[in-house]
Amino acid sequence: MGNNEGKDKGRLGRRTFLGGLAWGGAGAWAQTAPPLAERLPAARSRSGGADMPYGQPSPHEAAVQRTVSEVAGFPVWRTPLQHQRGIITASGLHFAVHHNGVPDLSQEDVTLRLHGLVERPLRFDLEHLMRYPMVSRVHFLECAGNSAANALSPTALDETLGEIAGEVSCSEWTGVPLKYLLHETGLKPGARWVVAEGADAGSHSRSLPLQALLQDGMVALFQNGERLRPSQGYPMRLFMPGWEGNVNVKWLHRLEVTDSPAHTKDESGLYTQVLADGRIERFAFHMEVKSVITHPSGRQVLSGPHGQHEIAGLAWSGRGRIARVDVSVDGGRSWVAARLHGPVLDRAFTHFTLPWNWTGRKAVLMSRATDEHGHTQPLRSEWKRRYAMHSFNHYNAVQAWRVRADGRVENVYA
Ligand SMILES: Nc1nc2c(c(=O)[nH]1)N[C@H]1C(S)=C(S)[C@@H](COP(=O)(O)O)O[C@H]1N2
Ligand SMILES: [Mo]
Repeated sequence: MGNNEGKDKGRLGRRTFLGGLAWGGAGAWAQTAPPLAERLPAARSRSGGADMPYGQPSPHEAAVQRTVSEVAGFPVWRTPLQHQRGIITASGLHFAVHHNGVPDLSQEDVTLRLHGLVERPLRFDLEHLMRYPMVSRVHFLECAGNSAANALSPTALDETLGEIAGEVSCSEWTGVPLKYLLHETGLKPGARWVVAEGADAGSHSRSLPLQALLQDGMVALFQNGERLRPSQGYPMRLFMPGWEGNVNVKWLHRLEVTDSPAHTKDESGLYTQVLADGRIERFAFHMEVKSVITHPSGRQVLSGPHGQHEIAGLAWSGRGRIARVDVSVDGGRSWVAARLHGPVLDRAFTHFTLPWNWTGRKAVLMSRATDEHGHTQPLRSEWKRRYAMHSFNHYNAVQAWRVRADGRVENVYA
């Protein structure tokens, strides 16, 4: 991308904010791209590049890995969002939270039982489910506890974006709308809630309001065009777009229609919100509007000494589409609208960018997303005021990165 001159003239209006240089101006790029030699070296090819029946990432990208840590006794695998460009998370990099391990299940091992306040209790096996009409939707999935360390730690931890906020990913999910199955069993009067249960050792289970499930619920069978990965719930999971990760029951094997919520261990313990005045928010299903700058982000080092960079990031909301993302490079004193790249999908990652001329001085980068319903991210101080000291679920405050004069990027509270 050596010489882009003239292509992005529309952004000249932002020149003051961005520090003087027009994006794509030859001067901006001269610092990064070395001049081309007169004679091009012969293309290097090495024989023996092994290919495999199921392709793998380049061995030269081996550093792109999920990171794992133990949270409250169970492992949490986080997506390295700082390596993601575009809105789809590679399936092998999808974050994962298992409270009781990943059960080794074949598709014959699992059937979906639908019972309770229904006219005809039914058992669906995979062979039958595969014959139903399916829909495909691109949606993010985020753990309620994502970014918990930023909510709880008194000082900002010097970690990568993935380590800080990698309990969110975005995939294309394909499966059978739950309404087809519920209409087939028929619903009895008084049916209001559904308790969804997984086939893992701890029988993970959550109660969900029936109306919402009829509208949006899906029995997901495919992820990014292939069958679900074991860690995403193979052979099937419940998927509720925009709702906290925990209700998206993996290894789904039972749906019980009831008149009231069951208050299972999985919805009354870790997954409640404690407000500042001590009251508890039950059933905070929706994930809130949120965004992160992926480039530059925690522990990256800007190639310098200064010059043109592209600030890039991801924004999402559990309530709808992203309407705008504002970016600040001066710690929140001034903001400018970033460019949203299509497709801007409902309850999905949206990719945003903004050209930035780094002067080589200290800077604090922040992004603040607003969704189509007008919900905007709070600052950390605002979020902390709303919730109790020890509250950490649904943390969606603005993420700030300090760029030091030497180009090192670190997590800060601003
Ligand atoms: N059966 C079962 N479903 C589960 C869980 C689990 O431990 N068991 N973890 C939940 C939690 S806390 C989250 S955040 C999401 C994570 O989905 P993923 O692992 O596909 O990213 O799955 C949810 N569904
Ligand atoms: Mo979670």
